[in-house]
Amino acid sequence: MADLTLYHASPSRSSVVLWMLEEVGQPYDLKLLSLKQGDNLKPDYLAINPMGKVPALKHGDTVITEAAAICTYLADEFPQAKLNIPIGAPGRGVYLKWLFFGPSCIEPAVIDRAAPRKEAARRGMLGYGDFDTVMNVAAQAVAKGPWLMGEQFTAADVIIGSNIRFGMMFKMIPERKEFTGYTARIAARPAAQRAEAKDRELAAKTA
Ligand SMILES: N[C@@H](CCC(=O)N[C@@H](CS)C(=O)NCC(=O)O)C(=O)O
Repeated sequence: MADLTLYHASPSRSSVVLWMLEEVGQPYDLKLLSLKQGDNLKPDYLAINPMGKVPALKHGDTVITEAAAICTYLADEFPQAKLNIPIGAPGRGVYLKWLFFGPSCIEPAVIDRAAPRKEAARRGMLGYGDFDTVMNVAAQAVAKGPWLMGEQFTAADVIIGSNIRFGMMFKMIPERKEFTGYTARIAARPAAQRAEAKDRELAAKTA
């Protein structure tokens, strides 16, 4: 039994952590859940994540939820994988900014556009401001490349890269050249390829 266990539904937001685990390169176990069958709302899983959501990651006796928190944790916990910018390094602040920008700006901007509110909220009330600004900021950040932090691929690319990849796949994020270039670089990563192949196999099992 590995020290790390991912509670995973295939494919879903836990696919982000599946990719991260492949990047980290440590052994891990998978506990597969079917969202269709409501496994995530059964008492034994609610004891792991009372939100009834995947992903959840167990590391020893610690349970971590929220995809971006899990990726931040894994990057710091296994620094030999060089997926973090450590505390004290000059880029740490910007690195953390991107880790938070995914769940607090890109995701809600995309979801609000796909399922608009009955009454539009004022820009000032929305943490992400507006969809176009979020897209412009993200596009500018990935334009130069190869990665958000320059030459070093980090956990922030797993988060923002997943947002952009899934967003484009579901036609919720525009196919701008900055994004297609970035996602092509991601698609060439062996860890991303391994995670995708695993997910395809798992999705067929749990369908
Ligand atoms: N804020 C959470 C969101 C997780 C989330 O919404 N997961 C979805 C799968 S994509 C889920 O578990 N849905 C099942 C449900 O809500 O019933 C994160 O970023 O990890």
